Amino acid sequence: MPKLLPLSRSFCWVFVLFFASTGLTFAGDQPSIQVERPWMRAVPNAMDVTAVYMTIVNNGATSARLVGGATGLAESVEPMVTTKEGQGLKQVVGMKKVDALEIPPHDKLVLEPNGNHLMVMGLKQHPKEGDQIDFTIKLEPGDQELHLKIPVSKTPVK
Ligand SMILES: [Cu+2]
Repeated sequence: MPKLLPLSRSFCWVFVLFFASTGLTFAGDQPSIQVERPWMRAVPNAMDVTAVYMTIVNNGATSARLVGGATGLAESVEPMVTTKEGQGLKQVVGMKKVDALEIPPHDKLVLEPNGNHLMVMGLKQHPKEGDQIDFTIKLEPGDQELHLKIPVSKTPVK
């Protein structure tokens, strides 16, 4: 399989994303990825963490992995899963960093409150509900970056 060219040479990275979905077709046999309903949770100024949610659809025949993200608003972005331990009233809900979240072929990865998410840590700014922010997701294989504009909201984007 030929090595992919650097992003700037192999793709035209102009994405304008609001509430519609956007698509990215990888070269050759790479996965074909679509992002739907991305949003970042609006948080009070006292908090220095938040999370980004979206559905990532893989229309390709091979598996893809979400390995991270980036935004100028924060120091780091990491994929996390929500963990549950114990039963009933004793159940403790937490979260844990993972190296990657899988996006199976012809399937999707759902990032949602109380589930998988992209944790945004070390917030330097606190965008308000209704703002649009620049946000990059990082995918494997091929060290791909997808640049998105995503809305800030207190509640899930429909
Ligand atoms: Cu988290």
